[in-house]
Amino acid sequence: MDQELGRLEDLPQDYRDALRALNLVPLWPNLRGVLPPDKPRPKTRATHWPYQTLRPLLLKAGELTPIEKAERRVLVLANPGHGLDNMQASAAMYLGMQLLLPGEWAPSHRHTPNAVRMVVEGTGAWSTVDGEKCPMLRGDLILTPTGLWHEHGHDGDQPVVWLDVLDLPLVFYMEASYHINGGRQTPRPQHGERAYARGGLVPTPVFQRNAEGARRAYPLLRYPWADARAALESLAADQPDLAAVQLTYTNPETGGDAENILGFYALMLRPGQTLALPARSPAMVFHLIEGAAAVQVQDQHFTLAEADTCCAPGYTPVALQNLSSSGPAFIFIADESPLHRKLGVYETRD
Ligand code: GTQ
Repeated sequence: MDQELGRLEDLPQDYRDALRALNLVPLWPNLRGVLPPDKPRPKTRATHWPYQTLRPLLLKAGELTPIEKAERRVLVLANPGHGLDNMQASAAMYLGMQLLLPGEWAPSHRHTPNAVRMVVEGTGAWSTVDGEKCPMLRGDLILTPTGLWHEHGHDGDQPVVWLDVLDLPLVFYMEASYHINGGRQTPRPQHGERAYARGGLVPTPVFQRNAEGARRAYPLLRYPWADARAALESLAADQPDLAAVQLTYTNPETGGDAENILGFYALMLRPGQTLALPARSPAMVFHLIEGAAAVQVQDQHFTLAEADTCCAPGYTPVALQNLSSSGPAFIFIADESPLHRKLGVYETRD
């Protein structure tokens, strides 16, 4: 048991005033707050954002706010535990649902936070990232890593919606968040998804890596859902006893995580499968791509329909269940593992 420590009120007021006047603070009244016993006390609360309730409000934003007045027309999925105005899903993760209407253009900019898009509905939209024009189809994952130019356009005739996942809360906390606006990009002919179309086979230039003579830090920017889905089905068929049919979105040149701070995964739950995830230090986000699933976190129980999103704090076990006994369920997961590993604070608890 921890010793009970002295309180601020135990100190004479004139002493407290003298400390404050010199920008000094006694540690012991706050020591247990910043170093709680056994495990952290996350502000992140298990939270569910059902798509069917959010969608009409997002479409309404399309009527209320022209794209020129929004630049990015996004409803932020904010965790009440962090205070809605802080626009955080967890300590390091930001989530937003972005709407682009036919003919609209979200102008080119670049910024220090890393982003990814998980496409939720609609066809005909594209993101140009670092000069590579990436079509946006349901379930595709498109990276916009730190510092790369990106803009979004829409040549189709129905609304397009995608989920943005950024490490904005962390980069903002670090006082390292800013953006730069730019002009329309000229798309280049190369596409990472063509050059790196088969796992395990990477382009091997004899003379130089590309026109600029340098290797791109992020050679693969679009991960088509058709490929990720096929890879999950193939893995499930190859290893019928595998408990977790999960893939990590990686950088094909390094084999490491696709981005530096957040991790991205595709998970397939077999028909009727229940998967108990151990308590791990990073917070997690679950977005249902296909099927129906139940998520249990602490005392919360969410039923995810297609395009629903939820989050879970770190240090908490999570149970996932495929609610269909006949078909698979496919879940996109984002988490804070790369960050925790790099900082040396990653852990799993039984
Ligand atoms: O599409 O570039 O949800 O810059 C937040 C900030 C999306 C974007 C967000 C952004 C973007």
